[in-house]
Amino acid sequence: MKVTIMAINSSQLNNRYKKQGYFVIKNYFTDAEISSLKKVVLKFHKRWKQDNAKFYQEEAFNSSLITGSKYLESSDRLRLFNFISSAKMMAVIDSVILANPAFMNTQLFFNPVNLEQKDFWHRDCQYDYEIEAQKKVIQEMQVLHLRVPLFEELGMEVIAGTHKRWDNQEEFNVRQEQKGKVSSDSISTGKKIPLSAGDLLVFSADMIHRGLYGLDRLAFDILVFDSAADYIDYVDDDCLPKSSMLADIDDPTLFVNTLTLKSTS
Ligand SMILES: O=C(O)CCC(=O)C(=O)O
Repeated sequence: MKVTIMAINSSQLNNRYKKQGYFVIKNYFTDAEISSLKKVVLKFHKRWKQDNAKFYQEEAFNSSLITGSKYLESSDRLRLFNFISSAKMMAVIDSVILANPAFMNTQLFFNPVNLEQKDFWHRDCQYDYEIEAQKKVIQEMQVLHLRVPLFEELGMEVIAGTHKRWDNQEEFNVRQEQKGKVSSDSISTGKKIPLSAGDLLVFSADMIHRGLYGLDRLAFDILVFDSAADYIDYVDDDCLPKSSMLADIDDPTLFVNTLTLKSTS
């Protein structure tokens, strides 16, 4: 069945992503969609916090593998899989990754309990690569974050265009904590993107960005990648649907693409 998606213009989104490394679609999800997602995510979050009490109290600001089998039953996992690969979500994913997008993981971002922790600028690739390699990585295919805020939040701060360009001196000193700077310092090129429940923010994991702590933030992030890029080793088997679940996912292509890469890697 072909589903018509409200007023999104794929080529415009593609252009915005290519140029800036991010875009926002305000009020993309209905209250019913968010409230159904919230029920499942809050169940995960409660169980995760109980199980990770010390980590949560001392340093955590996110969890991952929300679709995994550790904290949620199959029926709830299926609701998440169907949300992630819904026609609405796929229309956006397909507008940025034109061929064979693949599911990587999910993350849940919340406020750290430890008030000493400050929101910090980074590129995701800096945790895996040295400086010279980061310069190359940002010219290649990048992981896409699709952020679905469940409550009103201060949102994200991003530096437009840095998914493709290297840091200027100010950005570099802050992100890498050089010349007396720390990664929570402000950067003059930063653009703050406040978000409300129902909005969708899409951004490149490798652009310079930071989550802004505050309000009651709880953001469900979906990570996807281009099948042509070399990211399959980052995928944990347990966050994927079992083959017996695929028939209950309306459009399982996003997961099938990952499972296919897994089976051939
Ligand atoms: O929201 C946050 O705390 C950070 C988000 C982030 O860095 C990311 O999604 O890669």
